[in-house]
Amino acid sequence: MKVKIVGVPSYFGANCRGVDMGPSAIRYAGLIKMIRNMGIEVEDAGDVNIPNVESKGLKAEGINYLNEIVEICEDLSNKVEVLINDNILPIILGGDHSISIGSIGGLAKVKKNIGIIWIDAHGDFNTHETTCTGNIHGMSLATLVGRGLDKLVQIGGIIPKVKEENVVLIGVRDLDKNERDLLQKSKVTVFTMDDIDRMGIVEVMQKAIKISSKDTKGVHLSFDMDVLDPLEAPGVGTPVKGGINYREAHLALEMIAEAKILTSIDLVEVNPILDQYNHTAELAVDLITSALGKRIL
Ligand code: DIR
Ligand code: MN
Ligand code: MN
Ligand code: MN
Repeated sequence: MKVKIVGVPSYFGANCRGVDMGPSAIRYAGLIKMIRNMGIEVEDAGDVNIPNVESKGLKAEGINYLNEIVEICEDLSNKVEVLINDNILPIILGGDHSISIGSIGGLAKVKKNIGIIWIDAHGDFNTHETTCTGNIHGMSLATLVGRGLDKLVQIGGIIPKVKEENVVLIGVRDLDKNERDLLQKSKVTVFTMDDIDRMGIVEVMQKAIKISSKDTKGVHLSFDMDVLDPLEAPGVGTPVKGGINYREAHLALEMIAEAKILTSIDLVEVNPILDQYNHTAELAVDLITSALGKRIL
């Protein structure tokens, strides 16, 4: 296995500063060294270029920073396409969750038939018609299954990037009303916090791995750090109480590593401004190593 790190220091999809410092914080927490210590070949491919439009508060078609995000995600999808073609496992560091449209866009160009495990406190299943905020990080999963604005859905050229039957959402506890209706009518499999409490994380992950990898050529892990309980991971863009704990998160990612289905990973929404001593970024590094197969013995 060969790994490359790509940073995407964008806050446009959250329309709020802070998560743009995520890649820097995660690198500072020692990501490269920790992966190298596992005996895995790893290289830092640097950051995707982010347009500097800070003071303009740009909107297009009622959506915050639509054109900027399209530009960033097209660029990212081209970079990820090259890495996947070279048999490299990309780890994309956000940034807000809109960047997954680009990373999975790149993956879909090469693999055609993929699955997604989306671990998040939120559904990210809004469209331009259901959104209350106009923020694209709340629309990224809907976009990937082909729902919403043409301009977003068309990124990377493959529409949809993934079949809903192969998408699993885990850890959800905060949905907007119309987003919830849309999600319930879709074929996406949702394991809420309630499901995790009742079934346990092991059974949830066994099912998630099965569903996401069924008849696919690989699975993308999209990990939003806000899935963790804010008591353990305070440094995230939009904290929601009642999340999974450190051990559940580790176990979930260890099970994904064991299943040997991963083609690519993104880890998003780390906000160092709200963090305590870079603790959340350090947690992110830990969790990435678990997803890459780190074990105690
Ligand atoms: C809210 C918040 N549902 C929205 N979403 C996210 O803006 O659509 N926060 N993803 O992290
Ligand atoms: Mn998210
Ligand atoms: Mn979230
Ligand atoms: Mn562990």
